[in-house]
Amino acid sequence: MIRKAKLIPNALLAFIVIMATMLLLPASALADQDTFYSEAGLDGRLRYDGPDYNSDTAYTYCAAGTQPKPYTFRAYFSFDTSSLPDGATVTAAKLYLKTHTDQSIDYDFNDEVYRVDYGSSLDATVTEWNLYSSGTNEGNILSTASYVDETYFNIDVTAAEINKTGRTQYCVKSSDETIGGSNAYIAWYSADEGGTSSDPYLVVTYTLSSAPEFPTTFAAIGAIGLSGLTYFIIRRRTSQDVA
Ligand SMILES: [Ca+2]
Ligand SMILES: [Ca+2]
Repeated sequence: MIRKAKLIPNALLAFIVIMATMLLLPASALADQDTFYSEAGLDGRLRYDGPDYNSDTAYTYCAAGTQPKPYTFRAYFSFDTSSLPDGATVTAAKLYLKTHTDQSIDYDFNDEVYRVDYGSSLDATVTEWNLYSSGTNEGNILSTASYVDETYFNIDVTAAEINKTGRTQYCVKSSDETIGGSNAYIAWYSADEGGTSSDPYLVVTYTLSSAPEFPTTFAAIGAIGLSGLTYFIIRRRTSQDVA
């Protein structure tokens, strides 16, 4: 009878100890990684025709570089990254673009990547043509001297620039748009090429805190009463828990 009288206080004590332990546990991070393919309806190219601009988002290729003057191409890519958890901390991101053809035989230049925002349409305006100038320069994804056909090139892009609530977009342009004597551009695949074997894509690595978050973590705790004893089932949060 004495032993039975102790059961409930012991169970309560266990509960208190477990709760206190969870509160004292240091926050740890769960790593996760998502891949986003470029949006076919939004990726494409702008072409400067001097003095006009035109937009093509249905073409299979996104060109960056120059043709005989005044024609110049800039390529645009769009990734809907809004499904990333709002609470995620993006730790790394890498942009992958696949080459199609090299139209730079007589010239060498770099194709530069800029983080830009052109919204829900790629518009043939001087504003969207020049977005790169106020965007984040992510560096060179390709030097034409080391060009290879039908090959994915990649570049580390700024993790803090990944948009967790909307689109993450990029502009690719030639480092030398003054050439213009003959063709001097790279044709990159767009998402309009069938399937995903050549599509542009963005790989985002992020962490989610697994620290106990009361009261939400409390909701994940189930209690089962059994013969006067109480067992607590406790699990850590996983990456699947956070919407
Ligand atoms: Ca497209
Ligand atoms: Ca736009």
